[in-house]
Amino acid sequence: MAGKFVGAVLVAAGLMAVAGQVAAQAQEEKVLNIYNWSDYIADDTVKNFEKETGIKVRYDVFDNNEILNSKLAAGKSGYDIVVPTAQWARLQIDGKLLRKLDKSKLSNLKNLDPAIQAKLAGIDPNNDYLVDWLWGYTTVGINVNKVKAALGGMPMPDNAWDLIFNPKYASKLKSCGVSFLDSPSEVLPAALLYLGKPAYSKNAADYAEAGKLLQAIRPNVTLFSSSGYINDMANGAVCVALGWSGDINIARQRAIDAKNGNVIEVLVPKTQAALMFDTMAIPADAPHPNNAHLWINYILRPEVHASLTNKVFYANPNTASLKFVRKDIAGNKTVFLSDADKQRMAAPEAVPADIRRNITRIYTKFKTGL
Ligand code: N2P
Repeated sequence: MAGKFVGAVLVAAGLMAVAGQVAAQAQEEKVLNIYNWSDYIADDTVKNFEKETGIKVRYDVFDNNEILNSKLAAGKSGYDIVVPTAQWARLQIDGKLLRKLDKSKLSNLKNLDPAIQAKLAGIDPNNDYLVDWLWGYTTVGINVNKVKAALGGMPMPDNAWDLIFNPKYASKLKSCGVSFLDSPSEVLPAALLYLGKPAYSKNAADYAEAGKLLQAIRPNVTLFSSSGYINDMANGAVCVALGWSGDINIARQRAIDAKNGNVIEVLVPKTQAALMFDTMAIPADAPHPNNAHLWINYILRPEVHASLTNKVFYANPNTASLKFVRKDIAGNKTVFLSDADKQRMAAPEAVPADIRRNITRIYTKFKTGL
């Protein structure tokens, strides 16, 4: 008797929970809160989504993973869509900060390149939480004429990283402006790769060596920036930057549009550089998860994904979009890397908390010059 009663209560509770979910979905207010990187979207992406769905988008920007991660870790960010780089998303999945995707709502997943999905599955098994937004790599950008002039008679190095990590070059380039990304988790992997170490080393001794390298070149760094450096490159205030591939191509395009004579170039290192996959994810406590799925599925449309690449010069993971990508961009090997370049570059890997603390400590010492 008692058993039957408990059973009935459980069934009733289950039904109520399902009904509650359906109601919540039906009642989800027509709002979507997005937190994405700056300079990372086309002009009409939000507008078209709003027009089509009647959902009002609030769109905020950040320019490094550390900022996004602390917002998520603090909880109740209010965001429905965030765009962490894959290795950071792994930590956020482990910390239960992200919500599993409901793939039944993402019919356009079929457009994605299986090779990129497989690469991401190394971080997010079965692609349960993350969908790639765009991808690129961390590298060196130059103002061709200013760099040549500052180097005097010295020939360009064969290894692009020498320009920023070898004092022989960097001390000369200081006069025309040397910019570094303002993010521990971007600077340390680049320094490690220059030293021939793994980008995501778990070995404290490797970091000590990278710290020494950074101390030695600190006097030559004139700017720390993860977003403003795009305009500084475009207008000639900075002649060499440790930056992201697409951003440097945006600077190139802005200089062309301004007809200011600055020739900006993205260098593809012949040694290793870090690949970077920025992924759409839904925070565990997102207030509008249903709208978030609508957004992800919208971005995955071939024309929409292509329009992002056409605006910001980052490669997208959407095979079906390629026919909508501008010919000159689709054929640009600094945007869509050749297979050989892609193979050589370092794939993302999450690093444990003690190493992350070490990275932050070394970076802070570097930046403050103490
Ligand atoms: C966009 C920078 C995104 C690349 N401006 C860094 N993950």
